[in-house]
Amino acid sequence: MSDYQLYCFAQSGNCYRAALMLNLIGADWEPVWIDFFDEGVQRKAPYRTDVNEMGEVPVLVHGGKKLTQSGVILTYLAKHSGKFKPQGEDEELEALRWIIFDNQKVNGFLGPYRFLRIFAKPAGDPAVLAFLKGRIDGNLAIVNKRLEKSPYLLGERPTIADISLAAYLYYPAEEFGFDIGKDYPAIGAWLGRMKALPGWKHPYELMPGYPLGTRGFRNQ
Ligand SMILES: N[C@@H](CCC(=O)N[C@@H](CS)C(=O)NCC(=O)O)C(=O)O
Repeated sequence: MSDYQLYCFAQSGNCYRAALMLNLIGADWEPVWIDFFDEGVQRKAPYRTDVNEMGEVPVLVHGGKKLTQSGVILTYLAKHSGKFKPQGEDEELEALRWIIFDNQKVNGFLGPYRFLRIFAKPAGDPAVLAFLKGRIDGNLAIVNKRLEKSPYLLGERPTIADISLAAYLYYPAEEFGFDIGKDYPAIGAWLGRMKALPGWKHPYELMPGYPLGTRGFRNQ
């Protein structure tokens, strides 16, 4: 058995943060596929009792430890590997600040927006989508401005804050209905830098469940 098991599915940007980190640090890990769309395993009682009371993925298992919330998982993996680790209290707090901003304001809006556009049946109400898109644009502009000042969120080197915030943005532009890298050039350049890191892989190549309804992976 691998050192780490990650409960995940290909379409989840929250899971991809953890999967990408595991790959970037060269961890020995394996995915445990969650049939999120068809069965909604995560909403059922056994999952909530045995895996995660919050009814969410990602869940990282490491020996006797079970961790949830991608920000917690990233923090744990950085601490244990020494990689992408914020250095000192100021950087730790700064990384946490961006991780929370991402969870609430970037991925927090982009996730439901993408879900309502391409997965929900029926698709989301246009007024709701328009509201979400307005918030997304405002928040991506904040990230773009930050990245005009330095190559990575905390400065000259990538940390878990970058992995958290970048992950969701690698899903295909057609799933969002707009091209984030083109609309926000400093974000586009940063996504290119992150993508060049050894171990980077696209979410559909790294986690099972692609195409939808299968437990497959996209071929590289
Ligand atoms: N803040 C959490 C969010 C996790 C989350 O919302 N995961 C989604 C999948 S992308 C989920 O499991 N949702 C449960 C549901 O909709 O039933 C994190 O960063 O891990």
